[in-house]
Amino acid sequence: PRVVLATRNAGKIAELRRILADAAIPVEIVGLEEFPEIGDVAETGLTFAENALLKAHAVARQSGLPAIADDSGLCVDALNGMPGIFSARWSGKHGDDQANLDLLLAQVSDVPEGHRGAHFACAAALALPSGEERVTEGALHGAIISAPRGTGGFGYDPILVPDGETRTTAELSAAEKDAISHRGRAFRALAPIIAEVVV
Ligand code: ITT
Repeated sequence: PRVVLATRNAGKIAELRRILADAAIPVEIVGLEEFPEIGDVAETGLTFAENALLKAHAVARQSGLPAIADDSGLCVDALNGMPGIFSARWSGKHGDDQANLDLLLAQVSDVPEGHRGAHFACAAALALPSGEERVTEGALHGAIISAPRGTGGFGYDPILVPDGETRTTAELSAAEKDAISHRGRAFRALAPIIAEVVV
């Protein structure tokens, strides 16, 4: 059976293809490029889970196939959990990872060591054309550093050091990031559900 990966974020696509391949579920993952008629979905939810479900349902309805979506972001303690669900558009320019990271660094510049806790969060949603739905979630806790390091990953990876690590998530190998990441955790939990529900 075929399942549509309902995201246009290149960083996510690379990670999700790896994570789902490792999970070895018996489905074929197809990209949104096979459905050029499907437009962007307004992310009007108030939580990662709501937004992931909005995206998965829209693509399942329009493609007629089961769809999986990822809604994710960086939640910074000193900013009361922001940027959170607004992570992709924090600077006002949707998907401009550099502008978003630069603004966030400026906002935490006077937050002292020891008060820089933050976590990445991910909601993984599966929706069927029938309307059936499932969601799983994952998190990766750490601290924000003041000068970006590393070239791996995407988004805010160069400024988050996971608890128990000295490297940022942009300095980890792909396999190391997948093993502990919010996305790895959420989609490894969703994988057996995909295998069970999609037949
Ligand atoms: P789709 O809706 O098409 O999936 P998007 O980029 O709009 O793409 P989100 O609204 O879920 O997706 O935004 C996620 C943002 O959170 C992303 O742009 C990154 O800035 C950040 N983010 C999510 N996961 C991350 C990770 O693993 N490492 C670094 N930053 C991450």
